[in-house]
Amino acid sequence: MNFEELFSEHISYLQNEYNKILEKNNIEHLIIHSGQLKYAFLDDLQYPFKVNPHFKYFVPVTNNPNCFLHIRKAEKPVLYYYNPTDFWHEQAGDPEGFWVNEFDIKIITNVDQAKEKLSNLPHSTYIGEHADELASWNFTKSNPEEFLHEVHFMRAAKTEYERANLREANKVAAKAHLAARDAFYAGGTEFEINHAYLKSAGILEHQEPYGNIVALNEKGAILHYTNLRTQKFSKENTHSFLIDAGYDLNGYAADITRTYSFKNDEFSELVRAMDGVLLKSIEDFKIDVAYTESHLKSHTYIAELLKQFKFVDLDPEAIVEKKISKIFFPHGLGHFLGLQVHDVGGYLQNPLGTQVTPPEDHPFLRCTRVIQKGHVFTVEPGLYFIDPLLKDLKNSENAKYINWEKVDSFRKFGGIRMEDNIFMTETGKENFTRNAFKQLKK
Ligand SMILES: [Mn+2]
Repeated sequence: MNFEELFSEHISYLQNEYNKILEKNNIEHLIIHSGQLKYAFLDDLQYPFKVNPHFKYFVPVTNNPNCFLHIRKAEKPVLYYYNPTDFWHEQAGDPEGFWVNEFDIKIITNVDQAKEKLSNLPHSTYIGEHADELASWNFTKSNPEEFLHEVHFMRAAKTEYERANLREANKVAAKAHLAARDAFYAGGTEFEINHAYLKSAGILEHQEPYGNIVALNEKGAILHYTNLRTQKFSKENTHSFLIDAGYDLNGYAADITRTYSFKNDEFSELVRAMDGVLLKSIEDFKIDVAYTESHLKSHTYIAELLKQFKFVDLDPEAIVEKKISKIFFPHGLGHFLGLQVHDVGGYLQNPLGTQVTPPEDHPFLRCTRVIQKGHVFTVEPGLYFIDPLLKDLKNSENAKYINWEKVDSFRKFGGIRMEDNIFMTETGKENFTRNAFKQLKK
């Protein structure tokens, strides 16, 4: 099937599901806003536009503010598409591409033209960020929770069209990852490595689904490090490279992390071992099993490495039980992935909005959901040498179990994270990321 056919199927599915949701919530007119441009305080400079994810669930246009999608039960959705006369700025242009046939498109050159059609409608619901600015449109409701829960719950299971986007986004990102890796081994700075990534992916920085993390040496220990140093390291002082970078295709995000050792040393063995932890963790995911279970299991794998590489002198069970593994692996195993990098619905247990928060000891876990077929999520175990956390450890009664000399000698490497994007099929899994890298090696 080509993209046009996949998209047509996607929209049919959404219309069917939304019909039920509209019915249930007594919504006659659903109005989804793409968004508005935001400006810096007392300035005419705009922030990069980030489209409403509810809008791009239907319309794969991510760069056009002031659009409105009007959805009614069993009717072809109407898209008010913004295309003003403006000689100052480049506009999104005429609507074109694989998606246009699914909508009744009406071009507007100013927002008032949409207001004329969409204000004062009975049983109307507005979904978007600007309910206050649009108060005079008199929507019955804005962003009602019961509607959001329904959609956020269903969004976890991806249609074939969505999977195709995520699969293709992984291919572009994997290729760019290899370009970044080559730039690292060629002695590039963080700034230069990032450029190699962007050049390969063919994107500008604001088109990334999230700020690239490009970390050399000890900066790998900063989980969300986005500073890009221009500092050049000698070969002697180049140790490691952690890159967490994705790609956005039609509003769907790839989210991939890899770590490399500059030399053939014990750190490179640890990187390989962490790749093994990632693969084992992926294996743990099963239909009808909560994400939380795989997260908890991954702590045992990390603990095994902490013992095997002689960082901690305890059995793996004791390392987990004494909460030492959390010092080295302080974040969650992963999260849902889709229209948002940390996609919604990770804690929802049903469309009514029942939430399960993560276990008390694991507050940063972003997904507690029972995994079902169609779900797409990341798996990203990590092992880091984080100064402030190690300081706490040193001041705790667990300090005596730690081989500090060994730990200290690894601080210069920062840390390791390996991250793949996984789709649960009926019978198993598709690893978008591994498959993408494998294809490139052929
Ligand atoms: Mn991630």
